[in-house]
Amino acid sequence: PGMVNIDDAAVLAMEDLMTEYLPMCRAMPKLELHAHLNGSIRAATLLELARERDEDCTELENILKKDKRSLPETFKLFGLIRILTTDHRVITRITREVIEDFAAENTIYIELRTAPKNNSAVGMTKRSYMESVKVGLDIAAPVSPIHVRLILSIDRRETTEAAMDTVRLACELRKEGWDIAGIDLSGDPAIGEWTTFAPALMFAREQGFPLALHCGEVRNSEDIRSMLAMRPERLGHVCCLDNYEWEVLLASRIPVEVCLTSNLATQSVPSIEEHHLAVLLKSDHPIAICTDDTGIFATSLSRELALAASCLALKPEEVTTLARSAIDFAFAESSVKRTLHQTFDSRAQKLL
Ligand code: 6MZ
Repeated sequence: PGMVNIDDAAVLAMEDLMTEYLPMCRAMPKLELHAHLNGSIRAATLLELARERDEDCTELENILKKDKRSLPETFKLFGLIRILTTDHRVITRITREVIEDFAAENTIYIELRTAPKNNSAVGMTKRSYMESVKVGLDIAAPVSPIHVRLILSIDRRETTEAAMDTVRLACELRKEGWDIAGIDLSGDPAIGEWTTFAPALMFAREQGFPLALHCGEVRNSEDIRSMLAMRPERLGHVCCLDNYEWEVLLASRIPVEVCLTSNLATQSVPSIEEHHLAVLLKSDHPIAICTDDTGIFATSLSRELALAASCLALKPEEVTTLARSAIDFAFAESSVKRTLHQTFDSRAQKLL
């Protein structure tokens, strides 16, 4: 009794180290390049919505309590969230809360991604879904000092035509003056064929949208190799690449969005010590530390940065460099990046 095994001891030591980095990482100006709107919903809001619907929340509470959840469990949770967040008012609310939460932890820039959804039962179209997101952004804006841009996601469950609709919507919204940063491909990696999404992704590229693709959350060589061949502007996760694919990735210099807690929770990577973050950094590969789903994985951008810092035993200046480097990989014009560098430097300066 009272004994901890080696694994637990290693985890506890990492937790201690992480806690030491946390205050600095909270105060650090940060950029979020990979966050899903519905995955970033506050756990409290999710439970409140479930109770409002008179749902039996035990299953939801149990899943939320677990610190590890497999990819299938995670996507089960996304299914539940989808049921609870189908009305426009709720989408507006969660958007406002997500922006407030990121701004409150000194995030200065976010490319928030979400998949526009049709739901005729509640009179929702992909456009009206996005409009309810926009209302949430507009409510949050005056009280949240953060530059917010949107990435529209194609869900792997969608048909080619539905995926094309999302890209067409992105074109329309951009024409109307919305700040659309790019297009993402996400969703359950066990579902969907590359050939279904490729035409919509090519179309998005023709329309001048940068692409961020979820790549290699599970082993699927056809997907992974097709994605690498397409040379998207950024890749997310890249957990399950074979040696050849690693070589191609490293040679490509495509920036990688690293989501540590998500990868560990979903067991896409066996342990933090074995996470490919260290390899990427050693190869001087471009990376950005991101959250993925703060609500689902009970994390925050500060925590992810602290976790990366403790994992790599970074010095304070190196933590600053790591946080700052995300500016280079943002889907933003050089004038925006210049402003971000200025904001970052003036705020990081105060930390010294
Ligand atoms: C793949 C993910 C994801 O779009 O409804 N999503 N897709 N891998 C992940 N890693 C765990 N985390 C989130 O946000 C929720 C949706 O984002 C995708 C899933 O399709 C999820 O349903 P939106 O706002």
